[in-house]
Amino acid sequence: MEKYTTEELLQARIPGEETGITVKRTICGFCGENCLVDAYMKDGKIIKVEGCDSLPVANSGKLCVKGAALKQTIYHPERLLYPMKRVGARGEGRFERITWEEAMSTIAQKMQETKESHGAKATLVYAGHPKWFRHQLTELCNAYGTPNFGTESSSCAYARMLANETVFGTTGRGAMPDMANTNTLLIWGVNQMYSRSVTGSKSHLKLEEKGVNIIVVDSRHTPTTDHATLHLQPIPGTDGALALGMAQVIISENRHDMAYIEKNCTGFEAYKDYVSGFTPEKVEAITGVPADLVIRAARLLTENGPFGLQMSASPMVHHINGVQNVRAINALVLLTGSFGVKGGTAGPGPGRGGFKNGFLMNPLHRVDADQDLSHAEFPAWAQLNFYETQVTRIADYMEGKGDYPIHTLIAFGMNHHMWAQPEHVEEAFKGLDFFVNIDMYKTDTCDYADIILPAATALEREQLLMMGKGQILDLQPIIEPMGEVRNDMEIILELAQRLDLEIGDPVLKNYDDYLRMSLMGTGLTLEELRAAPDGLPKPGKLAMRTTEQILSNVRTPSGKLEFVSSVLEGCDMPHHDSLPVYRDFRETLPMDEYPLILCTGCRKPQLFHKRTYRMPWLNNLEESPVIELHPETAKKLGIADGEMVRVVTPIGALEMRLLHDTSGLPGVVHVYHGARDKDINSLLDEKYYDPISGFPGYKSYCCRLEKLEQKEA
Ligand SMILES: Nc1nc2c(c(=O)[nH]1)N[C@H]1C(S)=C(S)[C@@H](COP(=O)(O)OP(=O)(O)OC[C@H]3O[C@@H](n4cnc5c(=O)[nH]c(N)nc54)[C@H](O)[C@@H]3O)O[C@H]1N2
Ligand SMILES: Nc1nc2c(c(=O)[nH]1)N[C@H]1C(S)=C(S)[C@@H](COP(=O)(O)OP(=O)(O)OC[C@H]3O[C@@H](n4cnc5c(=O)[nH]c(N)nc54)[C@H](O)[C@@H]3O)O[C@H]1N2
Ligand code: SF4
Ligand SMILES: [Mo]
Repeated sequence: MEKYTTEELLQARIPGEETGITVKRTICGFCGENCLVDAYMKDGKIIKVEGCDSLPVANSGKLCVKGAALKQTIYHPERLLYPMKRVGARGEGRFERITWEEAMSTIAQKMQETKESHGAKATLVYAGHPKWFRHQLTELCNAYGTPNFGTESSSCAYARMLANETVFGTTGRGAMPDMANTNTLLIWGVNQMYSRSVTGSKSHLKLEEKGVNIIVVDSRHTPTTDHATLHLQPIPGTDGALALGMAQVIISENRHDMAYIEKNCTGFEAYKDYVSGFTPEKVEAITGVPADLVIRAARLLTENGPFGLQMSASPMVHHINGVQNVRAINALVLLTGSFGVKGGTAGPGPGRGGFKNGFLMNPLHRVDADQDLSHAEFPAWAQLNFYETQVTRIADYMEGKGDYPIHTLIAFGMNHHMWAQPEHVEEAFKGLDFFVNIDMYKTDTCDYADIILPAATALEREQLLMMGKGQILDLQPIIEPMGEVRNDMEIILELAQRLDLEIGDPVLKNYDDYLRMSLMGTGLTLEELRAAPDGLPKPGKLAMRTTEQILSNVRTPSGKLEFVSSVLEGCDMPHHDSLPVYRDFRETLPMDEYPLILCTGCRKPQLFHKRTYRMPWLNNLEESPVIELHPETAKKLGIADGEMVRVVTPIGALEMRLLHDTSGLPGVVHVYHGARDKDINSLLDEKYYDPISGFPGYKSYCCRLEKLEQKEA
């Protein structure tokens, strides 16, 4: 056999004694998918990564493009490596290094002072993207005494969960499609090919191969719609009308499951009366979906039912009528007898495994929750998403425009560009008494903080992973923590100690205590797992749930699946209709002056909110942000492919390149969010949000396009 030189082996990154290259297992912590990674290491540094295929994990040997860029993510020059304190003005970004001792004693002292001068609720605690420590952060808030704990979920997932609770009496996680058994899958506003490109696309293609009927309702053409039996393409934000129209067809063709409805549901007669007005022709006029396709979808949905509903965490609720739209879609599940049954939605089978006090495993009630800043404005949220405050109005709260002002902000991974009108948040930061932000990078949110703390990445801390097939894996850090980074949990635990507070049950003193607590109930110990590099099977089986158990334990106030929501009926607030009433967002907007619909932030495989703009390997793959517009509309406006134009909304204007793109419908402008210097959220109205959930209308606002004078070539 041909012998390779060491240099060649090194170049090809071949592990072995000769090259000194080893392979270590870790998690790509970039998004929530927790893909398992084989990291090729030399001299303590990562030299390349691959998806791990030696263990039964969902990513089975694959990584998405962001995971493939992990090396650049970890060794990025903007990594925050030391605690720092601000020495310039807020927003200027001038900081100097301090010790952890100085940082933590100052933070504890400021939190104590705030509590003494203004009461604990004048401190707002916030978590951005990271989720794994949210339970313990809530415990810290409870021990300290503030109900004002909010997260990025004020714009993601929780509005859908709220909608699910009102209809199914269960959370979003409890209403997943029964993928293994379904014959008909209704995918509404999800594009896993981009948003969960490693795991989601694989499971989708498997279903297609099995011959499952896949109906995709998506305002755009995507790889998911390419692999669908039927694609419906409504105008963004009109989905409620489409769902009501499908219901109208199902009922008028007697395709509904009356026996199931009578046994398990309430409010059917009122719902039936309401949907009767949504004829396919009317629905076509509202949504743009041809009447015959509305009928075809209703038939396909009921021909080989029950159906599994796959519903997105965010785009369906990124509208000012989002909760009611999702409720209208959920009602189809009831109508067809698809909830809690095999092959349907939330089908029978084993419960969900997880670690003790992990994210949303057993959501905590907050102390004095009825005194948090959002409960009066969002009563349904207060009742159903009791574990968090809705912080869509964070800027107002910091400026004292809520019931009382926020003086101190303690944030774990805050990205204020996620909200509409981030400039208002920046102004509000300036009035705070004290602000801490904890992040892996020195972000421009950090620039407004008084103290910034460096967070460890997933590769720099020990962690536990629940693999498929009930195996648990303990992963050790694969690199020495860079600089002086610490993991978020260590920071929470130290804060608790410095404030003389106890958190956890049993009380947690250090990170090992946290890991041990997480394993309680799994039948495994940390020592056993540390000694088993390939993980160990979790002893025992998960409890099985039958259809009867599911349907006799519905947690709505009536104990039944509700077409008419008793929770919303009890909320004395505008638009909190107990029926899934369709209201057209266009009626609230100045469409005469801004005739195009502005839809922002539909996912791209290589981009992730604001974070990826700093990674050249990802950001340089294609120009972003750009205005994507259907050529039909572009031609009407006289705008050529690649021309620079001004996008104008009632809030402001930005100049960007326009690309002709047939993904979306004519009349709809799409722009990706989070760009460093052209943030589309600056053009969205912070007061334009769903009155039930507080979720911003990111995906159905209005704009116009103005041609710019083109420079001579
Ligand atoms: N226009 C528009 N706006 C949107 C959306 C849209 O579609 N369109 N989508 C909305 C949705 S669905 C969401 S979820 C939000 C996302 O908004 P965010 O969750 O705020 O966004 P990210 O950039 O993912 O993460 C925020 C910060 O957390 C840091 N971080 C990541 N991991 C950790 C960690 O383990 N510890 C600590 N301390 N910090 C960490 C990151 O470096 C980053 O700076 O944006 C919302 N905003
Ligand atoms: N690469 C990448 N992956 C991500 C993220 C990321 O930023 N980048 N973010 C993560 C987060 S925070 C989230 S919440 C998830 C979101 O994951 P997905 O729910 O898959 O997110 P989107 O791509 O925003 O939207 C899915 C589809 O909904 C369609 N859509 C938009 N508005 C409407 C509408 O009004 N009606 C209908 N019927 N369809 C509509 C879009 O065209 C899009 O194809 O992705 C997660 N995964
Ligand atoms: S999907 Fe991509 S970004 Fe998310 S964990 Fe997997 S490799 Fe990382
Ligand atoms: Mo999200």
